[in-house]
Amino acid sequence: MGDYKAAYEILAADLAEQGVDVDAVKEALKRQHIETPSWGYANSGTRFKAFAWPGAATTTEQKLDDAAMVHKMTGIAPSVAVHIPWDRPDNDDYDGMLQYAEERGISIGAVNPNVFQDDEYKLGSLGNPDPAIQERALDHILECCTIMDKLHSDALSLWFADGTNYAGQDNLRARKRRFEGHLATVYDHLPANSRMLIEYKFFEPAFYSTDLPDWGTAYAWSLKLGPQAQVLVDLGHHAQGVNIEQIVTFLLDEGRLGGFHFNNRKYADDDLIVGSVNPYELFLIYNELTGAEVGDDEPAKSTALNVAYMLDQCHNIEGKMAAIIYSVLNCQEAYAKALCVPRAQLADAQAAGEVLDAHRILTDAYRVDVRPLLMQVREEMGVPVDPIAAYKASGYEEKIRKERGVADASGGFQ
Ligand code: PSV
Ligand code: MN
Repeated sequence: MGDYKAAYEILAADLAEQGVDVDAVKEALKRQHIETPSWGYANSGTRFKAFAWPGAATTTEQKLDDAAMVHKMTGIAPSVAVHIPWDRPDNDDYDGMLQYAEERGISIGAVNPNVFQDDEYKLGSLGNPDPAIQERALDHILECCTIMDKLHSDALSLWFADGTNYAGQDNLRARKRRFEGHLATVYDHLPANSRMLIEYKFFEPAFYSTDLPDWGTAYAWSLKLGPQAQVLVDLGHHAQGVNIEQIVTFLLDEGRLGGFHFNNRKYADDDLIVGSVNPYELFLIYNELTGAEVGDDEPAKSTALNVAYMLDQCHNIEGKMAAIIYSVLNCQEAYAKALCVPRAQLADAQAAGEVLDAHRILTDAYRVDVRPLLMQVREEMGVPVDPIAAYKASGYEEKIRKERGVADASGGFQ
């Protein structure tokens, strides 16, 4: 890592000269919050094979231990999203689960119901043609609303595998109405001061139609439901070439951007490490968020300040812990670059119609090597300046390998 202090001083002076408030940048970076997913700590795989990773978590306690370690290394990952029933505690002891997390300095974030894994859901959950199965899915989601209360969670994160594989298989309009009716019931059961995050995905596991395929559907439903319903953007859930940052900025401006599932993909919903394939796209997304955050436009500003940033990734061939730490750091780096955009200069170039000047101002910020700044921020936060190296030196990995051994990977995320 070398001596980052000298590099930091040069960078800070350079940024200040461009009108960037370096103290404000550092404060924003210290407030950053990336939620990690409990399922990211467990073994996972593709439809072809799940390779077991020695030390991978199998119990919720182990996942919470791992999440706490990621937070200890980074300082910006203080919450963990849970998936029910994967994380259902023995005897439904949610108080014990909450206490376990709190003792380790982390909190429980979004609660994710699972209405896609049981045999009954072959033809869907809330969209299933059988009313009894719709009811079963609804009951589970309503139970998750009560679990949110117990875990002090303020977000119900909804993703549905519902859809059809063949034209004519089901009545698409009827499926839409089933969803709308049931989501309204869920909305009525949301705990006070919480929100429902509606995640869309254009295909998979259904290959002909998906009941909640795009942000337009999620947005339309959030409007019908009410202000506690917002859209969740998973970076892997769009067709190739879609301009995600434009979706982000539209939803921000309408006050309906609720959260992210960060990951990266090359082809479909690959769930690779965020920023590993296209860090520029990640920067452009953060640029829209940061622009709203530091600006004065409402509701974009308060919406941006309330976005739930979550990872949703699968580490199939690499160790999980260092990969999750690296993912958090990639989000930190993208945010730092976005905070370095000289917004007044950019606005002037845009207003003057100076196409290339505006583009260069933005891309110059992307090219800033913010690593010395991040090291300085980490030092000020009292976390390791190089979190990956610190993790490797910590002995944590050897410890979990020894204690946990090699878990059966055949159970997928569980
Ligand atoms: C499946 O595509 C998925 O990755 C969705 O993105 C959900 O958010 C996640 O699983 C957890 O249910
Ligand atoms: Mn997701």
